[in-house]
Parts: sequence; C-alpha cells; structure tokens
Amino acid sequence: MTAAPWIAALALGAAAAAAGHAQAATPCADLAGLELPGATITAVKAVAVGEGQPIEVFGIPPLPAAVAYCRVDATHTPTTASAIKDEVWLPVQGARNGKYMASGNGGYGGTLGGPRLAMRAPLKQGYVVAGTDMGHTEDGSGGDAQWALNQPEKIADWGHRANHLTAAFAKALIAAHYGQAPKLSYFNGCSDGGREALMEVQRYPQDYDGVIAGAPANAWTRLMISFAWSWKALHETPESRIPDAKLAVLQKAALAQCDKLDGVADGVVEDPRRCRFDPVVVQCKAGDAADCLTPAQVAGARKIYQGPRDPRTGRALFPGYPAGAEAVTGAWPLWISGDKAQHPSFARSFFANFVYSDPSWQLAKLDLDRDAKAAQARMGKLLASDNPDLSAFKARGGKLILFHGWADAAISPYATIQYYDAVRERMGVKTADGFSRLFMVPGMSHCFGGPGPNSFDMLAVLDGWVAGGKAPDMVIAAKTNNDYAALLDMPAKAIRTRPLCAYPKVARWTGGGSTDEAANFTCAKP
Ligand SMILES: [Ca+2]
Repeated sequence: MTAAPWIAALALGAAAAAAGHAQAATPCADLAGLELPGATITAVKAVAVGEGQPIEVFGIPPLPAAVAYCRVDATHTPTTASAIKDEVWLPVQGARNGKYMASGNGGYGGTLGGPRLAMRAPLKQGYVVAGTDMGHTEDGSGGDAQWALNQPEKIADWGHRANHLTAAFAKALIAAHYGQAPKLSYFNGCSDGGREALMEVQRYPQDYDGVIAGAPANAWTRLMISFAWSWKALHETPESRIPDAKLAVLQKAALAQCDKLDGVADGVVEDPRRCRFDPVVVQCKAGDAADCLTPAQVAGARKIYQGPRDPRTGRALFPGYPAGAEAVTGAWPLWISGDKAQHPSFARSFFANFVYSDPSWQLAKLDLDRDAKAAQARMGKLLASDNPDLSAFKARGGKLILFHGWADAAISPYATIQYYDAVRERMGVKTADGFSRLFMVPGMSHCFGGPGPNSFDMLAVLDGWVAGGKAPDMVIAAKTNNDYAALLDMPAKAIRTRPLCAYPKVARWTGGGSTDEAANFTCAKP
C-alpha cells in the first residue's frame, strides 16, 4: 500500500462515519449547548419513567412517561417572520430501537398537543420521536387560522417547511446524542398530517424511509371548496338545515339498503361504492316530522353525498361523502351539519386569511366558481401534496402506506381513492405496488374511532415492510371497547377483528365461522 497515511485515515474516518460509529455521544444535559445550523435549542430536560408528559390539547392532563427520555425543545427561523417550534424525545440508550419517527400535526397546526399524543406509543417502543407546531401558536385544530393573515412565510412554514426542518434537526440531534444516525426514519400523520406526509414524500423525498399518510387533506384548496360546499348545501335556504336528530333517519335508511350488500349485517358498509343511496326514500309525504326529511333537507343531503359541482359546467370539483355513518359520534354533527360544524369554520378561515386577506370575509359571499379558481391560483401549488408522480421517493427506496376510513365525515374517503388511482395510473400499477399501499377502513371515522374495526398498528406494518421486507397485503384491525385506548395507552378488549385489504381488494366473509373473527374473511376483488 502506497497511499499516504492521511488518505487512509480519511477513508477509514469516512467509513466509520458512514457506519455511524464516528461521533462521540453527547449526554442529555449537554445537548443544551449544541450548535446546529438553523435551530435554537430552547430547553433540554431528562424525563424519568412515570413523570407527567404535558399534552395540552383536548383538556388531557399530563400523561406518565413509559420510558425515560431526553426531551429537547427547539425553535427554527428559516425566515425573519418564522418561529417554528418542535420537540424531540430521545429514549435512554437501553430503551431505544435505533429508529426515528416524526408525528404529523392536524388541522391548521399551532399546537404540539396532537403530535405529543401520537409520539407516546412509538416512544414506548423505542423510537426517537418528534413533532412540530408547524410555525405558529394559534390552536388551529378547530379551524382557526388568523395567524395566516398577510403572513406568506408562516403559510409556507405550515405548508411544507416545518416538517422538513424538524426532520433535519431530529436526525442531527440523534447523531449527536447517541453518536449514531437513525437506522431508519418514518413519518406518520393523519388528516392534515396526511397532507404533511405526502408533502414530505413529494417535496423532500430523502427525509424518510417510510411514510404513513392517513385520511390525507392533500388536495387542500379543493378540500376547502368542498367544505364551503357543505355550508352552502345546508344553508341554501333556512329550510335546508338538517337538525342533528334527523341524521339517524338518514343513517338508518342507508344501512337498511346497504349494510348487507357485503354479506354481513354489522352496521358497517364494507364498500360504500356499491351503496347508491338516495335520501328521497326518507322524504316526508307531507309537511315535516321527526322521522322524515323535508324536500329542502333531502336536497341538502343529496349535495353532501354528491360533493361540490362547478355551478356553470356541472363538473365535479371534489367527491362527496358515503352514506351509512351520518349520526355516529364525530360524524356529520361535528364536521358537516352541526351548529358549530368544522367544515364552515375551516373554509371561512381559509378564504378570509389565506386567499383574500380579508378577515371579515364570510361564507355568505361564496361564489363557488370564482373562489375555487382564486384559491387554486393563490394557494394550490404551495399547500397541495397531490402530485401523483412519486418517482423520487420510490427511487430512494421509500415505502408509502395510505389509509382512509370509509365513515370519514371530515375528508371524503373517495378523494384518497382518486389520488391513489392517479398514482397507480401515473407510475403503473406494478411499480406503484412495489412501494405503496392504500388500505380503506370500513366504518372508521376521521383518523380514529367509528362503528367498524378501527384499531391497528400501521407503524408496525410499515416497519415490517421497510425493515423486514414484508409488503403488506392485509392488516388486521380490531373494534375494541375503547376506540382511543391505543392512543392513550390504555387496556382495551377486542370485540371484533377484521382484515383491512390492500386496495382495490375488499374483505369478504368466507360464509362460515364468526363474522367477528378476521380469520373467517379473505381479501377479494370488489
Ligand atoms: Ca355490513
């Protein structure tokens, strides 16, 4: 060997760095003095087992830590108008699995509460976990977005920058703390977190090895049009409103028509595409009564099932909502038709603050055609993550899992099918199957809960694919006595199990054995 010693040393050093053994580990307390580009570390705290973790959302009190970890808070200022806060929780050496998972946020972000809730379970499994408030501190989970008024940089932070900066920061922190980069990195988000997940896949494909996008709000501006449409459909005239008490009338009639189409009478429509429900069947013969809908209410309901149409051309602007889960907890009253429904609140705030910079803008001014075009022109490219070309993510070896509840009243499940169909068409079915999956979840509400089996461990499924090479064609879901047990780390009892089938397949009962046991179902062509 004639190479100069320093070349050999450099090569050895590079090899060691690549293998992740080059850096010295930095203890938790010393991370406070760490200088990382673009980040200011604002707090560092060693958290003991059992110590309360702040959640600060939905009135949830601090929850006890299942493992000891180092909590690092940081602020990022990619522009002078920016202030992106994030948290990284690093489990103690003996508790870690060597992998990193970032949690998405929801709604308009603005709080770390949602991410913190979603970070607890993977932390317990040994993941380093992280989350960001997306760049502002107004809790946007109810649809408020005054923070966005005349704040293009904050909109870009929320739109795509925050999660990307958190990824870079968390990875640098992991390398500093353990002296070793993460073996694998995952992103897991639902709702706006699903939009964020697909944003990472499309804009920053190198950030993550595996990504879960649940009920994605990825066609953001078109989604806001559909939210405005909900309001218009049920406020066209004073008679159009559908009181909460009448939603059970719609649901009962829809289930009477469609529940058994899948061969199992379980209060859940397995494949709503086969359910062509027209609410005219519950129209009052005359006048109004508690067990029927007036003609104006029937017209309103039809528009919700149908989705927004261009008033001039009749073209569909976004898909509507499946029938059969109108009255379940967290369905139409919360999102679509209630006095304080979230569709109008999200849409009003979006057009007022993002599109027209006019805080007084009201939905009564809505002109569907004009406003859809303005929203698309001003915000479409920045906020949407609906590009079906995922070739850069595929090329880096990334794996993507999408899921969407069929009983979702917040974001139409048909929108995710449309997007995934577009991915399969653009990339070819075989190529798409090589790195992506969509699981539709019958009877699941928005991201959580619902009358169908809605508990499953998608992170374990993703890890099994990325780390274990096992492409998932079926995921077992459970309906338990507590839909929120997994999230809150509480015990729960399974009432029913059912396979979720990789799209386009659906679960079919074999015709023998209990319909409460997944083993008696197969995944079949719809
Ligand atoms: Ca059924």
